[in-house]
Amino acid sequence: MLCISLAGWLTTARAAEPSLVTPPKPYGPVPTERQLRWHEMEFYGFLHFTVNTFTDKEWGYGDEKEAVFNPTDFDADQIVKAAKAAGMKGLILTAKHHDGFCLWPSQYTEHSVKNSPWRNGKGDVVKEISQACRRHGLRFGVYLSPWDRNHADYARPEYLTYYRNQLRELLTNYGDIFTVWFDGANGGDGFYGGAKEKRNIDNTTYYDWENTRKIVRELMPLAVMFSDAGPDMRWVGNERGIAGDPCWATLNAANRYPGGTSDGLNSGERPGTDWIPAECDVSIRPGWFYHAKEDTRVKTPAQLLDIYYQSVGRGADLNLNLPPDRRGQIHENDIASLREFRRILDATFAKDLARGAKLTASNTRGGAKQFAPKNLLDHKRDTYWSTDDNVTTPELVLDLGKPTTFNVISLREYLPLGQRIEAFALDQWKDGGWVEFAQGTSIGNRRLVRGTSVTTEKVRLRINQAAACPALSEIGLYAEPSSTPVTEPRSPK
Ligand code: FUL
Ligand code: CA
Repeated sequence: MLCISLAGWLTTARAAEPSLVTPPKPYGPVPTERQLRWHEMEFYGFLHFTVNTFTDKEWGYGDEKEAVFNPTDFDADQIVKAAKAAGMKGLILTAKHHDGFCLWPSQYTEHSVKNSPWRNGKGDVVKEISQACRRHGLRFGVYLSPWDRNHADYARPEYLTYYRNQLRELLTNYGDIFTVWFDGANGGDGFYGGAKEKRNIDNTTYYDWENTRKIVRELMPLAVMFSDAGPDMRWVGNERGIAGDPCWATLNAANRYPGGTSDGLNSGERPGTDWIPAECDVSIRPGWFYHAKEDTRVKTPAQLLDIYYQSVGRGADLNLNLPPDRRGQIHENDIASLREFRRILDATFAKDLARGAKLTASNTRGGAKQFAPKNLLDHKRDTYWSTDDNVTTPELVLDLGKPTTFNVISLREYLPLGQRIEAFALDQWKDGGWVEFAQGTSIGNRRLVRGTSVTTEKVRLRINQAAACPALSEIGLYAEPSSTPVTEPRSPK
C-alpha cells in the first residue's frame, strides 16, 4: 500500500517537476565559455592592411620605409560599416604582419605608424578600428605576426620579450579583444635590422607558446586564441574557406603547434581529446592585401554563398578577409558583392518554414517537457530535444500541415554536451511513403544542408548514428530566393 502511494507521488511529482529527469551526461570534450561565445559569432572578418597595401606585395621584406604607409582617406567607420552590413559580428586587424610594421604607435619600436606621414605620425589604426567596432556593435580582435622580418633580434631570445611586450600593449590599451590570431608562417629570409639574411627558428620551441598564451589568458580571459593548433580554434587547413565534410569540432591537440602539420585540421579528429573547432579563413579577393589589379577578381555573391554553406554550414566559423585599399577604405566592388551575398542570406533565413510544424519524436528523454521536440523550433540554443540514454537512433517527424517548398535545412546540436551525432538522414513524405532526400554526418554548432528544392507536407529526420543519446537544439527549413545565383561549376573542394 505504502509502496503504491509512494510510487504515485513520484509520478505526479515527476510530471510537475520535470527537472527530476536528469540531463544527459556530456560526451567527450566540450567547449569552454569563451568557445561557446565564439561559436555564436559564426561569421566575422579579417582586415589585412599595412605597408603591403602601398608596395603592392603580399609579404613585405621588413625594410619598407615607414613613409610608404600613407592612406589618403582612411575611414574606420566606412570599413566597419561594410563589415556590419555583410552580417559580420567582429573584425580582426593585422596589427602587425610579417613585415613587422606596427599599425599602432608601439613604444617598443620605431617601425610603426608614428613615423609615417599618415595623420602626421599621430595616427593609430588599431585605436580607430577598435573604436569604430565598438560604435557599430562589432567585436574586435588582433593578428600579431610572430614572424617579424624587420626586427633585428628575430630568432634570438630577446625577440620573444619584444613580441610579448607588444601583445601586452594590444591587450591593455584597446578595450575588449575577442580573439588573438597567431599565424604559423615563417619563410626564413628578411631584413632583420639590416642583416638581410635567412633566419630559421624551431617552431616547436622558439615562441614558448605555453607562456605566451598565458599572457592572453591573464589579460583577456574570454578571448579565443587561433592557430593551426588552437588552443581555442584551429585553422581549417586551407585558405579557400572550406571546411571538411565531416568537420568535427574535436582534435587531438598533443604535439601540435602553430606552423605544424595540417593533417586532420580540415575534418577534425573523432572522438578527439580536445574541443578545438575550425575557423575558415579566406579572402574576398585572390590576395590577402589590396591590389588594384584584383579589383575585377572580387568573389561573386554566388562564390561567397558557397563558402558560407561550406564553412558556417559545416559547423565552423567563417573569417572573411576584406582588404582596405590605398584610401583606407573597402573598395566599392567588394561592397557590392557583399551586399548581394547578404541580401540573399537575409531573404533565405527571414522565414523559418518549420515554425508551427507539429513535431513527433520516437523518444523523448524521461517523457519530460524540458527535453521535448518543441525545443527544436524556439530558435534558442540553450533548449534542446533529447532522448533516453539508451536511445541513440531516434526519429523525428515534422508535420508542416500543407505542402511546403524549401531547399535549406538547418540543424544545431546543444554544444555544452559535446558533439554526439555522427550520421543523419532526411526524408520527405511523397506519394504515401518516405523518400530520403539528404544525408549528413557531423552537425556541431550548425549544419546547413543545401540542395535542390523539395516540396512536401512532412519531413522526417533520422539519427542513424550517435556516440550518445542526441541533444539537438534546432531544426529549421528555409527556401533560398528563386533568383539566387549559382556558381558554374560549383567551386572545387
Ligand atoms: C598566412 C600569412 O602568411 C598570410 O599573409 C595571411 O596573413 C594569412 C591569413 O595567413 O599564414
Ligand atoms: Ca532550441
